[in-house]
Amino acid sequence: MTSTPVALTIAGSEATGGAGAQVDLKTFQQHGVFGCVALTCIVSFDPKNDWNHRFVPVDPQVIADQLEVITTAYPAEQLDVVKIGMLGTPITIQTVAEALEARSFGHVVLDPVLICKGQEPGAALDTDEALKAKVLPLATFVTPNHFETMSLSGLGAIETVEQLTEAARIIHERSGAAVLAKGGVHLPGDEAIDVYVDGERTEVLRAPKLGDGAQVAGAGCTLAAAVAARLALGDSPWEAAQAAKDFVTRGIEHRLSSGAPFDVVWQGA
Ligand code: PXL
Repeated sequence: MTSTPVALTIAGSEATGGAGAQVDLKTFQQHGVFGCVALTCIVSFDPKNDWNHRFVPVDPQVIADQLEVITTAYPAEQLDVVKIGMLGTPITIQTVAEALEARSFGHVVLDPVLICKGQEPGAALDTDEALKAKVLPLATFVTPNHFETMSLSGLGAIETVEQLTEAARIIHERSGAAVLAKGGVHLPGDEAIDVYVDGERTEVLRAPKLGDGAQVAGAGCTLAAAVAARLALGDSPWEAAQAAKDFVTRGIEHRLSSGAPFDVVWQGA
């Protein structure tokens, strides 16, 4: 018998293993956290069409079935941390929101994946609005990237640490969640800057920009999954944010190249 912590990810599959549920499970495992998955969609990039997303949603009843069996197998005392990744459609968002309301989790880590290439713009807009209305209020920890930070805060441009901090504060005030807003490579200078805001502290996290301009996929999924894993291990949200930033920085340093036009994070580093 073991008292290994358990964490759940509600996420999509990205077949090549660079993003989504595959990244979440690898990250959980690397932290010594037992992972389970409720799969929301299947993404297959299309190498014949500029590596755009081919996106297939999982039937809402099948998502509900997965969440039913997971929460029955692991009661609240055992499974207290859920990470939410790509949901992809309004009906999926509705299904997941209902499950989160039916059974409370101590920590709900939301990676607010807003746009998915290959989806109809109209459908994506519905999805963004549903995510903001139904899932964001249930989150205890949110990890928006640069674009998502603009969208969730309503700020039109984020080009400085001060603007990133202001946006993170707005998102914190709207959601009540701890916010780790990621500047990534989008702020000028040679550092990848993230801002952490909760009710008590505002902190700036810095790491050197890595990758020589190469695109690295999966960093957002890895970061949010590492936050979830550290919370499952008993860290405070601020401790989890710092440890997750270190974990993803190491994973980017040891990134993997492939025939795809982007590198991916190596969680095993
Ligand atoms: O990185 C965002 C993301 C999350 N989840 C899945 C994805 C992607 C990006 O491709 O495919 C399943």
